[in-house]
Amino acid sequence: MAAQNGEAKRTKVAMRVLVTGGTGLVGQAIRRVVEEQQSEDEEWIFVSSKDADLTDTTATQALFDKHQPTHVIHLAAMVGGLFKNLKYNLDFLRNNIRINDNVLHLAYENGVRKCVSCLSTCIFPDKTTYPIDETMVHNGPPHESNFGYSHAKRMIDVQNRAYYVQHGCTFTSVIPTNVFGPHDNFSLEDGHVVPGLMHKVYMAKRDNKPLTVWGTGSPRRQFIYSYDLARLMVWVLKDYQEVDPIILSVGEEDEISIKECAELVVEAMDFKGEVIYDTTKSDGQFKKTASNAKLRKYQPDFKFTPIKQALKETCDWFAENYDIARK
Ligand code: NAP
Ligand code: GFB
Repeated sequence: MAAQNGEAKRTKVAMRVLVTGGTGLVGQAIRRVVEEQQSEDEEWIFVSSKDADLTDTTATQALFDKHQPTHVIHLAAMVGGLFKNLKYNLDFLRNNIRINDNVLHLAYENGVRKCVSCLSTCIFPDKTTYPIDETMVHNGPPHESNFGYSHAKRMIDVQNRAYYVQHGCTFTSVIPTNVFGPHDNFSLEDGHVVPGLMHKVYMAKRDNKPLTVWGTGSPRRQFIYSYDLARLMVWVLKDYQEVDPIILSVGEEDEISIKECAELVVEAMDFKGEVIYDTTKSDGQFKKTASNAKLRKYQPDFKFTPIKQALKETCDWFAENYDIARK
């Protein structure tokens, strides 16, 4: 069961899971899955930077001392969409390298039995063949828009292999594609495209203004609902035994253009106004089409939430929680 606000009761359990970055988009979805599954003999602790600034080694050690986790799902990171990455590549690089080194090394020093970290499909080589798969992470430079974040994330895979060969640690990683869902960051400048469009449609309806989509709308993306990613990450924690990463994404056939994504958000929010495209804004990476064949080998029957239902649930959450949503 989930412990409240990160306060762990030191009860004897088979698995005490520390979820770093536990208050964000993915962390909140994992909390929902854990509460639905009601698994006995498990304790889940969801923490944020208020519990410990993970760029600080001493604070990170104190967090591990306090909770003594047996397992870690490591989500904490400096995260953002294309436009935040374009502005802060150095900060993304430094902050995430520091967070990742602290969490992984203290997980090792505190005897954590398994640690699952997060990469991203945006870290793959920009010049590549398609579909991209897990073997291609280090095959060339990433897209220049987010090279800082990408290199920090790629190092997690290198760190995981180093902890395995030197210490036999089962530290692994997942590679999610673009995620969206409740509790996302709806900031227009710093967030990702789906929450950004939802926020813009909300304001366009309120102010009777057109919706402005940034870029040409032609880049292509695969989107995974945070609830689906969370269900898969709990499975990875419990049953996936490889150190090598695994892509967690909808199939190549579910890839859509940004224009189609905007049209789906317009439909989900019943927006009737004008839609315009501001082509002075960057398109970023044209595509990063990833294969989920490895996932399908393990989980042939996994059912993703249909995107229209996932978008509707997210839009409804945003409208109901507008005052408290990150924006
Ligand atoms: P998010 O909503 O921005 O949440 C980030 C979490 O990390 C928050 O709980 C935040 O806590 C915590 N955090 C940030 N800096 C921290 C620090 N210095 N010390 C301690 N905690 C810190 O991010 P998300 O979308 O859930 O992403 C979760 C993971 O998935 C990340 O590793 C990200 O790289 C990966 N991922 C995300 C996407 C996507 O589309 N969203 C795609 C692929 C991979 P505070 O709120 O207190 O700062
Ligand atoms: O989700 P996003 O910001 O990041 O999507 P990426 C950017 C694409 O959506 C570009 C278009 O083609 C934008 O021109 N777009 C249209 C918008 N309207 C908007 C809007 O209102 N907001 C935003 N943000 N974009 C990120 C990486 O790449 O993918 C991160 O930079 C991260 O590191 C994330 O890994 C998953 O998908 O381009």
